[in-house]
Amino acid sequence: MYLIQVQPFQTQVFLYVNPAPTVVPIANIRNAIDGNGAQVAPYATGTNVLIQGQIYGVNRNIDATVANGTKQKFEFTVIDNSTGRNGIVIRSTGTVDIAPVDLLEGNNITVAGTVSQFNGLTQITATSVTRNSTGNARKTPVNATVIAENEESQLIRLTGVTVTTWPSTWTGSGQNANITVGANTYTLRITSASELWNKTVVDVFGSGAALPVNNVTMVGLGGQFDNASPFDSGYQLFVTKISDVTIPPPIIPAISTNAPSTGLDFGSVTKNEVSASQTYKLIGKDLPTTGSNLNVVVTTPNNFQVSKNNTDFFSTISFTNAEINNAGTTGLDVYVRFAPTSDIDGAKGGDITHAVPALVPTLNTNVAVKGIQVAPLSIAEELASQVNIYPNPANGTTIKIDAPQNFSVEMLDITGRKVAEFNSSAPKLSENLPNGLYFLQFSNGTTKFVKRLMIQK
Ligand SMILES: [Ca+2]
Repeated sequence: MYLIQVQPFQTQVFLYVNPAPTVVPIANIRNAIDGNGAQVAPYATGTNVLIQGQIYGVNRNIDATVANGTKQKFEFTVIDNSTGRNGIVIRSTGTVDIAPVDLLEGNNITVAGTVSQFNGLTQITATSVTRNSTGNARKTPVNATVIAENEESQLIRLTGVTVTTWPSTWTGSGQNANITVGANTYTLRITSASELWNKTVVDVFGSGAALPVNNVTMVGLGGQFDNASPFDSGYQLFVTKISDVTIPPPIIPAISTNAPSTGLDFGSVTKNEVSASQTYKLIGKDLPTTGSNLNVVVTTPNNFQVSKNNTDFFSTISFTNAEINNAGTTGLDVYVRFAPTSDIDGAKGGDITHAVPALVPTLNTNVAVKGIQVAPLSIAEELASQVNIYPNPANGTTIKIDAPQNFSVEMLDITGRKVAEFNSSAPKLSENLPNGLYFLQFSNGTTKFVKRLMIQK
């Protein structure tokens, strides 16, 4: 009877001093931070905890002087499935008997230890590490635009990163590069077990890469190294795989037009006559976001010859200095005039295309221009052949027109706008006319014809 009373008592004492340990969600520990960045209750520095999660990245604290497979120090990130700040750093208390092979990314482990922080980096100083499983898949990285407390010990993806510096020496357990994301500059921490260790800029970013390397996408683990309270700066990124550093292919801007698919149809145009101008718009696509519009500056020549099958079939296309919008229907007006100046062998119209190599980026959609050249009026052609303008190109305000009779003359620019009017016996050019091609439309009241005049001052 005496023994029966003692047995339950002994069992009760055993349970009291050795309570079954409970796994704590990592986010609970990481959220226990006060305004100065220090750990507070119920997970203040020194609290014993048990966590379970998956290893991300590499051991950041490998001591190169210690051979693999023997005792090592360790520092790595573990992330669990809790909501919020669900990653934390696990650190050894010193050199312990855990071989690096047991600390591989993808291992699920259980860690017992005490909560602490090191330069603002919340961590668990481990007293034991148990491996539960291996080969677990990595979570999808969280897209981030900054690295701050929420990103600490999280797997994040940063886009639009500029790498401004790169380590020149590779000694110790890690080296730093500088990266900028938006207006913020951070440290890219490359530790000795990272694939980036002892690699050149070209090794990591590709052939031809040079500092600064722009528009880089990086996947890595947020970290912190801030040696002063309130521990709100010094955020870092740890990248461990070269495949986690990518540069998206450049988007090549394009210019399209809203010209009708059937082309610009000028109808019937007599040889040596000039049609009314038609217009279409150039519309930008995938243009640089800076400024949103592509500024098109037209250099010489301001005219583009249009020909059919390389025959001498002259027309002009005019561009104006302007901005091409990134989207929408507003854009740069292009003026097209149709002015055949020679017979086309057997041609009675057809599709005429042009390209615009002077624009950058190149207009990638040819625009069909359709027109029909009709038989010339013999009287007009005969009169036109007797009229000579010189000098042509004109280099000032003075020209002379030799003609068998007096004509009234309307001077049109390439957009069809009348810029002057005079008699052929007393031509005079304004000083304000820019260089380029003009059309002089002659008329004696019954017959009209057109002669071309270049101004080249
Ligand atoms: Ca922190």
